[in-house]
Amino acid sequence: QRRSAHSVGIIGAPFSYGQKRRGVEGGPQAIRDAGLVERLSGLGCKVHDYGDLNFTTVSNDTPFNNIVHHPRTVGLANQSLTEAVSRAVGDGHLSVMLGGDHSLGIGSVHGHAQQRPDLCLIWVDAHCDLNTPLTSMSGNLHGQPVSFLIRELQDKIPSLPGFSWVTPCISAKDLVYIGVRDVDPAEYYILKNFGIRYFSMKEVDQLGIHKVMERTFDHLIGKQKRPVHLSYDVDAIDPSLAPATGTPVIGGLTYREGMYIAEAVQNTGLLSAMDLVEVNPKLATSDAELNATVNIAIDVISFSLGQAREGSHGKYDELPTPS
Ligand code: 4U7
Ligand code: MN
Ligand code: MN
Ligand code: MN
Repeated sequence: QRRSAHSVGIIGAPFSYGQKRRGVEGGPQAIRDAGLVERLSGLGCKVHDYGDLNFTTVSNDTPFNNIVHHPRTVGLANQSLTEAVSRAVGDGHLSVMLGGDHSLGIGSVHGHAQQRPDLCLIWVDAHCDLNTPLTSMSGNLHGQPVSFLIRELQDKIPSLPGFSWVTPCISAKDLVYIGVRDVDPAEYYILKNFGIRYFSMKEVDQLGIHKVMERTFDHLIGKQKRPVHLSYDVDAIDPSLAPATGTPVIGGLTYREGMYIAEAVQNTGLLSAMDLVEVNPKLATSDAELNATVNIAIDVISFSLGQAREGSHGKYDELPTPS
């Protein structure tokens, strides 16, 4: 059943230094231009747009260990995102962060946790984003955000320039992955050795998305209710549907599975903050590809905030009678 309308705080995070393909910083503008605020208002949400954050590119930002790119720039951006998300949630809003690349997950979850230390995390993604700075083969920080957030991993995380402010804020048991299908060896080691719950595309096939969500909520909120953070990478959706993204992986979620996840999260009544990341308008090879990707991003957010395929249960008391 649909809850009373949300008060939503939108935070644009035009940032791309967590990976090497420029263009993903255009995500927030593309998503706004396609009418996000109007869609949410139409659902009855009260929308407060905080606008886009102004990120600084740190000069002489030499790679850590000759591998991890732009550590100071990524660290600083996430520090300011932390403040923004913390303020939005503190103001009483459900925080909606528009990326930008997924390195922004660090600041978004961290800022949310400052207000809601008991939060749990649902990470919808083709990838686990669980590499540590010492296991990453690409050097891209958008493949590492979750490693900074998990308490049990902290003795494996080196001190990275720009990251001294980060403190881990979730336990391995507070996290569930959905949609993964491209997992690096070190990430698989972490999943297994730290007992992290994940539903890869194989489990989505075996169980169906309904059971996947049931088990997700059993695991995270079965014993007691707590705030939910939904971090949604658009590359979780199959690239035939959402092609304008930097690290597409074939064999992803269908449109219906992708929206079912969002509806199910909304139906818990516990969603407190979400991210929609990795929309890269510059990687679309046509207007059709761009529009498809951006419209899916808006649909994910709208379904997370109360749109429902069964209808939105707006006020309608009596059918008109012919006179
Ligand atoms: B995204 C990768 F090696 N694992 O570490 C890495 F396959 O935020 C991909 O989920 C990371 O899009 C993908 O670079 C990051 C790679
Ligand atoms: Mn990701
Ligand atoms: Mn991904
Ligand atoms: Mn990606």
